[in-house]
Amino acid sequence: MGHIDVRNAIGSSYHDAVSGLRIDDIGPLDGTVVATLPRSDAADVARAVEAARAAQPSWAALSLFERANGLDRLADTMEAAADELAHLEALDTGKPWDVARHVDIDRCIRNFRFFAAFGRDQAPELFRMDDATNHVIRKPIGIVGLISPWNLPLYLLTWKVAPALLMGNAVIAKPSELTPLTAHRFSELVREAGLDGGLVNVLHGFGPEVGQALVEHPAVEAISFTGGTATGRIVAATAAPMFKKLSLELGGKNATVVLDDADIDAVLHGVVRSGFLNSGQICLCGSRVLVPSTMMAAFLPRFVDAVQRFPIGPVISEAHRSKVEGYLQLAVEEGGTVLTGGERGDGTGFHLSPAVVAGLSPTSRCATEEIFGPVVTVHPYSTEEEALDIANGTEYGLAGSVWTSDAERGRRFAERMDTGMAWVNTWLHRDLRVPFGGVKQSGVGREGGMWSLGFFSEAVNICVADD
Ligand code: TXE
Repeated sequence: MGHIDVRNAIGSSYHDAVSGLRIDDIGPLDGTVVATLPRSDAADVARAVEAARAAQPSWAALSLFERANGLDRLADTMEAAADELAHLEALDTGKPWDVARHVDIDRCIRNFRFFAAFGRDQAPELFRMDDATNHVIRKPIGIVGLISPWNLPLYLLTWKVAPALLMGNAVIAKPSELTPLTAHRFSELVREAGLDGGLVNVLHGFGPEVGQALVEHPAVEAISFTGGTATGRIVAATAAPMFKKLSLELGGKNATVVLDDADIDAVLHGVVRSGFLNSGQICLCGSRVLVPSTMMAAFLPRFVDAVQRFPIGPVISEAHRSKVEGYLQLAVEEGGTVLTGGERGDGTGFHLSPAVVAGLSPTSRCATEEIFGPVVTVHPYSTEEEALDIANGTEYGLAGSVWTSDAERGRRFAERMDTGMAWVNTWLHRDLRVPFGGVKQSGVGREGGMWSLGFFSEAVNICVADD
């Protein structure tokens, strides 16, 4: 099959990079070139800013209701193209088609439907005083930069685009250079839905080049970034001195805590799925499983067996597979035992079978650094206090899950975890109204529901004295 030639979506047209340079997009399933994409830089950012500047004012002049209708039209267009989007996402990421279709693409459509409805439900924000009324309004920021990673490419990009558009902004998106395909097709769907192309500009290329230039451009007044902590640090260092609004969704090293009253058979699938969905390449994945010492003998063999039977695809790239394999070697050096997995298999592509590591200290590098692949470390604990210390014992604080027969006990434990979010007896169960984000080195800020509307707007108060 011929490969796809991705081009930058700028205003109503598509362009190669000003540099004329291109990058190969390698498919994880078999290591072949599935597409080529522009290697953009600051010159392309300048073009996108002009297109965004031209489109934003008339979009901002529409009412919230009219913009919400635009989001619904886009959702309709995406729904009609859902299978095609799933095919492209599976091709670019290697994930099974049904995961791409029902985890990724369903959520992309839901992102637009949710924010359209949520926008319509917004009541006027009035604060009465005895002699005056405060009118809080939410003005658009103008042009916002959206930078997204390769693990849930369109799912995470649309999570940002929907509220940014609802609040009257124009966006310049920079998807990961490893997964350009669905962002490219999405840019076409935006135009097919009748929205002005200048509202959703999509630039492709390397992060340190076009991504950095996007963060640096003075007309881009807010940046919503999702990616690794190390990159988030660079983005923050660039944006902070320019006083740009910044939302950082970064890495995680999330704990999955099995309490001593859990029914192993009842929780097993949830614990395995949270560790290995998307080949463990979701920042919310539970990569550390904490089990009472008294239950370990009963738990571990059933856990390993269930992991061996959990279907996963390849990891995103040869380089990432080598990184994950490096951590498995380090695990052994740190005194751990690889109970299963870490096998490449005999096929082509960047496959790596799901791995379980036991016997590691909870403070070892493998148990505290983000691996972001199909690797879970298992740790025994004696008391709830010890479990909490282990769970909170990394520099990350994104998410976690607690598995128990007593939901109220689970909720109390979850409250004490130093994370931005936690699940009890479930995982990745998402109400889009709630805040999403991390603490410590997992990020700054929250998105979701009102938090997204707040981030993608400037709240302004008008105090009017009574006549
Ligand atoms: O991240 P990278 P990746 C995290 C996950 C993992 C990482 C994987 O934990 O650590 O993301 O994604 C662009 N200036 N999350 O490897 O390298 C780059 O081109 C501007 C957490 O892609 O950080 C890509 O588009 N941009 C998350 C994007 O940044 C730059 C959920 C991310 O790249 C840049 C998903 C620069 N200097 C993954 N350098 C969560 N918390 O929700 C790179 N980029």
